[in-house]
Amino acid sequence: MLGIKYPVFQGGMAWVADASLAAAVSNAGGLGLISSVNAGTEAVRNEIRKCKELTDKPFGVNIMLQAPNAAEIAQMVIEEGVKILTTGAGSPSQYMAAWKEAGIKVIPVVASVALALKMQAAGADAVVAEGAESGGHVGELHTMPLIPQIVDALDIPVIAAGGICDGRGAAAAFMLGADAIQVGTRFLVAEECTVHQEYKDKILKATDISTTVTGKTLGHPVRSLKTPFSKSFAKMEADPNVKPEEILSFGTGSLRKAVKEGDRNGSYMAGECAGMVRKAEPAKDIVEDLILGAEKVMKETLAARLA
Ligand code: TUI
Repeated sequence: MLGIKYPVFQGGMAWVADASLAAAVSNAGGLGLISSVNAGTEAVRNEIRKCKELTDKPFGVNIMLQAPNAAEIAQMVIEEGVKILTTGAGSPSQYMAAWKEAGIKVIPVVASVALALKMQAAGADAVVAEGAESGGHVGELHTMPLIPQIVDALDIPVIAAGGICDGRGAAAAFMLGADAIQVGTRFLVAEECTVHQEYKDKILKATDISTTVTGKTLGHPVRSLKTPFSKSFAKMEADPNVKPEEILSFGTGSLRKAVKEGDRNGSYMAGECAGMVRKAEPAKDIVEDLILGAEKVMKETLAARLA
């Protein structure tokens, strides 16, 4: 459907997923994605144009629907001839007709069966089903029960996301019925990923219990690394004297600060598998390890368990 060699999507991480990372993943045979969350609509347009120069392989754009410029981005991607879109943090129903008209493959990220069904009815070509192990904005269900329930409910392809970081996770996702996988956290340390070195170091140092979810009281739960920032955020949420608007303004700009400046007061969004990310390497090695690792573990497990 997408013209890619391997069923591996790179997560469209806000502020992180630029032309450099997306082109490297696409050149490796996966699907690179550029995030719409950047320094404005024209900055994203530039990344799309750069990506076209860096790769002749298919790539896409992820549209963060809660961003104030979402409608502008929705139009801009049509102008730039983008062929594949994923969307996150909301329902893209209002844009679907225009995108389909432009011949775009539309792949909403969903976190529940209800939204997945709604997206299929609205004409989605596939969905990314994202479990709460993911970094960034998360839903409630986790990957293990989410994927099979969405696979059973839908007729269109399902891409599994959330907690997938190596060949074992990829194999597990395929066993749950997923047609492809999406990986974010592991690509944070890819050589072609342009995040601040401090962000990469924090991922490389993370353990199994390094992430936490804040923002539930605001209706916008976000998974990130435990840092002084996440602790202050949680404290504000627990304090009945702090207004939601104050917490929101405390969080504003915090992801950009982490990604661009490695600021200690930044928000280091990351998935639960950060503790499994142990080395920086080219995006190509990550894509190949996911696929070859899945193949190896599936073969070996079958042989061992059925012996
Ligand atoms: O969108 C994401 N992950 C994100 S977006 C993001 S940007 C950000 N920047 C600053 C602060 C906070 C966030 C960081 N990470 N993933 C896709 C995703 N979408 N996961 C879950 C959902 C989702 C959840 C509820 C989609 C739809 C939904 O409800 C839709 C509705 O309105 O019915």
